Amino acid sequence: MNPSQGRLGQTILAQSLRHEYTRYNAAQRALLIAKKQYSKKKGTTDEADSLANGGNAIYIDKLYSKWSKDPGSVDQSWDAYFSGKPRSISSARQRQPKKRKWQPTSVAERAGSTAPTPAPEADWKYIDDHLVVQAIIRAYQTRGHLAADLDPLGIVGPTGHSLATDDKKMQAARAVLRQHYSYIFNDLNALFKLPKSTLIGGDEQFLPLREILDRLERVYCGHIGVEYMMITSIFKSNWIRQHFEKPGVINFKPEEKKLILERLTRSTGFENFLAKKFSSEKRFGLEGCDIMIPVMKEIIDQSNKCGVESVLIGMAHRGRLNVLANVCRKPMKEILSQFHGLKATDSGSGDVKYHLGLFTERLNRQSNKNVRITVVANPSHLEFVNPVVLGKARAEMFLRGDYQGNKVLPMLIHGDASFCGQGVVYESIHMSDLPSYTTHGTIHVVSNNQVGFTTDPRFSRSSRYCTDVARVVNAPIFHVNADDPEACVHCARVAALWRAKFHKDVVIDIVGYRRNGHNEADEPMFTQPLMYQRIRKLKNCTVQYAEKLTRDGVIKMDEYTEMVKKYDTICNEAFEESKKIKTFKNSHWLDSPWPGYFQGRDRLRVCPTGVNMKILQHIGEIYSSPPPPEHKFEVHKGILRILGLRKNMIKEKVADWSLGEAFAIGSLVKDGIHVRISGQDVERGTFSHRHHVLHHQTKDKACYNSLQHLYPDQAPYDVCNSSLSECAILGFEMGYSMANPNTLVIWEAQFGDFANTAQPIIDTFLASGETKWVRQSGLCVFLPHSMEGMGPEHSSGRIERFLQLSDDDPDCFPDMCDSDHVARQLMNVNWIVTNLTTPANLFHALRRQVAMGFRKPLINFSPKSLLRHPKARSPFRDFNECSAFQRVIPDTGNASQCPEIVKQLVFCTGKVYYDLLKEREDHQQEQTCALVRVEQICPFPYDLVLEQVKKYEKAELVWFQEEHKNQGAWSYVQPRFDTTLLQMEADNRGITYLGRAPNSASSTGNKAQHYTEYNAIMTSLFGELTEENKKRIKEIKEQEQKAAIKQSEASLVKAKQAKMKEDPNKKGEKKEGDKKEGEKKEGGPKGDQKAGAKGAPPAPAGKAETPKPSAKAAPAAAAGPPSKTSPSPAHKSSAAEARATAAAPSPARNPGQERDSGKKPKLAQKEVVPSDKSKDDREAPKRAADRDNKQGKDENKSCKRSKKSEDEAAPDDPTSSL
Ligand SMILES: Cc1ncc(C[n+]2csc(CCOP(=O)(O)OP(=O)(O)O)c2C)c(N)n1
Repeated sequence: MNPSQGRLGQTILAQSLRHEYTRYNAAQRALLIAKKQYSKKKGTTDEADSLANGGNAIYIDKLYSKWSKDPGSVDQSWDAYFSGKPRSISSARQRQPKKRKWQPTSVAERAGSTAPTPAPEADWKYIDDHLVVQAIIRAYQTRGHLAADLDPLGIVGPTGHSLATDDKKMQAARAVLRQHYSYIFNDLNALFKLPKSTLIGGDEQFLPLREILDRLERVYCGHIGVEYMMITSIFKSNWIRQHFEKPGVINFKPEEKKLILERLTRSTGFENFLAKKFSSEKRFGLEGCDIMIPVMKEIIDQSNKCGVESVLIGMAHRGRLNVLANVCRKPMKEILSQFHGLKATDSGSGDVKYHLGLFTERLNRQSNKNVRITVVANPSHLEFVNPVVLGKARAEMFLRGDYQGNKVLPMLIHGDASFCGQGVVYESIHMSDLPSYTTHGTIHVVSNNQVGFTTDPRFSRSSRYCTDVARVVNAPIFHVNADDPEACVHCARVAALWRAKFHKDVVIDIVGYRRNGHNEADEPMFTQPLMYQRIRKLKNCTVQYAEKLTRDGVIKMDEYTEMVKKYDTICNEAFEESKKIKTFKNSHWLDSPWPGYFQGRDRLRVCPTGVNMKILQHIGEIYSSPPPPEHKFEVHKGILRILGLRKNMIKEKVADWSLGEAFAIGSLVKDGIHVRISGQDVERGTFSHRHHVLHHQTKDKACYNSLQHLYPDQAPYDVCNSSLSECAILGFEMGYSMANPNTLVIWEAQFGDFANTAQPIIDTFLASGETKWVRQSGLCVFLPHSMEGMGPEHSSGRIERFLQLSDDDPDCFPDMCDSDHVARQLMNVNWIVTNLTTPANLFHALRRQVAMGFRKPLINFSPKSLLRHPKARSPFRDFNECSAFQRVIPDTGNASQCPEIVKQLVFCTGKVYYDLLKEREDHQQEQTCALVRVEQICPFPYDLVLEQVKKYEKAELVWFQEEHKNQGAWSYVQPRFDTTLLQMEADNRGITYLGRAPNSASSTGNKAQHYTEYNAIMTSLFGELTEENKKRIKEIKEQEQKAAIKQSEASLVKAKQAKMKEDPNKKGEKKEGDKKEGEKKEGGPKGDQKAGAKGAPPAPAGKAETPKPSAKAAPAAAAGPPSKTSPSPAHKSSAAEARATAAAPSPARNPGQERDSGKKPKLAQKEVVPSDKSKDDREAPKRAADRDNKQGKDENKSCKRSKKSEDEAAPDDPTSSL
């Protein structure tokens, strides 16, 4: 230990001693004051009189009168006291411990003049006794729940049943609770002053020890186990004590008891009725946890009384039908009709009855106020509905302007096994206090039947309670025995009040059992024989409670029998009514109706997405400006540079990715559309391109978002940096998007692959939500995707998975006679999948989300290097009123001028287009190779692809992708190309795949390998570079480098001059750091160049000129097995070999062979147009295409587009809009 550590140790010791001493003094003083007060009152000076003040005076008076009649009838200590014998209250004091005089400790002595004043003479034992009582009280408060009687089956609990797995633990818990008890006390009648940290005394300040222990036992070890001592706020802890410790706090009035019984009767009666009528049907009954219905109703009643107008419920299968019937009051005949096997008359595949959603608004009789109840439809995946409910609740709060959560309440019902087993629970609970995600408190109710399917808790969790996950947010947790209805309803009441008061999460863990198997057809004795022997002997909770109330004289047994009968009649009548229901609509079970949205709307009409130039200028101006001077906002220098670059773009009327996105957001909020973007680091953007939220450089929490200050009456724009969760956050945004159709919600993944961890939300809500529950959502998902050598997980958004989940038919060519076929395609598909290449297309895609007459999720594979790619820019005219979304962007360069000499028509999607563009230029094949971008992959733009195929009638058709063959869009587009080609009867062409060979990883993690693969696939398309081309490229590069150096020198000089102008005193001073910083700046001219160069790998050097591989070369080499790694050109004798390896065909569909055979797929296998179509009909697509072409030309004319450069040019065919 070094000397400084020693000194530190001494200081800490001195401090802690001082602390102890102060506490000791405080205790002494408190006792002294009490003593004086009582002495004054009684006119005596007996020190023990201090006990008899306040409420205890009555108690002592009673004792005194008892003693005066018979001195032996009171405890020895009181006898001694009343007879005036010298005896203290504690029996320990009888032994007359030596009274010690206060001696300052040596530390205090050393402290010299700062030594504390010695305390008055005191009885140490007396103080110790009090401190120990205080410790016992605290032990009950902290650990009492461990010994609580929670289990109706007595398996786990203080009774220590033989089935107990941890009864030893329980005994240990009890010993821990009273660890000080046997050590000190042998007089249970000794009076103690209660500390402020407990309210068990009510109005009494003093209680005999026996009473203290009894009350603690009743409060903490009865049928309720309260876990709350982890809460750090004393105020909140005291609030909990007020609601559990205070004597009489759980007393219910007779009419309240009757109401509980009535509700219980309904709960049990409903399950009994279903069991009788549909004995073989799965219904996931609630039996064993019947009290859940009264609990939920109490929460709603109380919350409604506190001002809640809308309750959103998320729950899984167990008891769901009961909740619909008895909590939401969905007409029972409709619920029962679900058992009759009706077919839905509207669209959608539907879902099982215990997953369906519901929305209802009704009068709450307890509060006499209206309340809306929503049960959100949920998938089988347990607990994944949680974040969806939270997101929907948050959106409702936003829409109501309820920023404290006073009017909207989310309530989540969990199963015990899933609550502790599913990670999404943790992720969701962790959002509870995040500013952009909080729901201002969620009430969680666990229907804890102590088994998950067939698994005991001892095998399904390591934590003591299934609710331990909620401790991370310090939520109070009320464990309660399900067979004590009053205890359960009390917990519900307190939970509702807690949420209303503190707006924090709270958990009720109803410990019950499951009377049947997992479902009604399951045999539980296979796996839980002893448990079920017990269950079978156990009387139903409702009956038990009815008997109790009868015993207590609250009701008569006849009344209860009448109650049961009455409900049975209701069920029977509903059953008869249900038989009359012959039709059923999925839409009757909609959890998120959008009243008014669909009425009078032409769903197939897509409003224009382009906007007026003035709007763009206005948004651009503000977006590129720092906060106004009045904000006195210190902006980072790098940001100022970025703003400067944005300004330049506005001047030049050109937009990069960030600006395109800002135009979309800005113009939407202008139109009153609330926009919310959420995800990890979205404020800045993972790739530092967005910077929507600027941070004051010297002031904490001072931020500025220019897009929130565009128009005085604009809609709010929220940018929400999220927790590091994908699943819960995506689920949350899914829920948010469900609340209102006029909101644009975007979730951005950090990198596309990370959507993997949100897969259940993608599968069960995004991809199939509309089909199952006829519920729409316009949620946009941004998945950064593209191969830039950044490693497997950072390269791919797994396009293939999303496309595989798309439900458009690959064999169905759209009916081109239908003028709405484009909108219809969008309406009929489950989601839209895009891989965009221009900021303008991003702008239109986002705006189209709101312009459509329906809502559809948009999965957009967003770029990384393109964010700063100098060519990935759009001129302002591509955003104006005449512009629209382009599903396909055709080639507009040299190849398009003379299509008949084009040899290769290359279809691609996403960023690889810019790689191809560069390589085509390097290889000087602009005349012979046409590049067509498929921007909207799903629904597949058949019509536009067909147009291109027709246009380049002699060209070989190639699908080129940078992704591996088993990934990317290939397996999705291949059959759709086949279907398209079947439209051209005389055309025998097939489509060839060019790209990387199949692989299990989405990319290599090795940069060198990445470029090798890159070169190989590019060579497979363009052939090797000629010597002449190499020379030319080298020269161009040198020129570019020179120009870049010149430019950076010029800008340095300019900066220096500007600085000198700013501060002439510093003339000649040169800051080295400034220079370096300037060079490093993101997004600067150099940054741009660098970013551009990043996407463009080095040209392969030193290769012999090789003729472009012949079409026949590929299949020959492809005959070998597909290579797992892409070929290294060093090992390849020719480009053809490289191409063949990279393009190794899959055995199922061999594109090489298809092309080699020169045959297109057999028409007979394909469903092209309905077979009864006449020749006229078959020609219709051509007519439609001609018409569209003409219309496009007209539009072109009317817009008077100026001539564009090749890369920036809009397509010559605006029929590609939409
Ligand atoms: C994510 C997920 N995993 C597994 C299942 C299969 N499964 C359905 S119910 C169930 C048991 C759930 O137990 P618990 O949460 O205690 O609810 P209980 O059925 O007992 O009410 C299981 C494992 C599922 N539906 N979802």
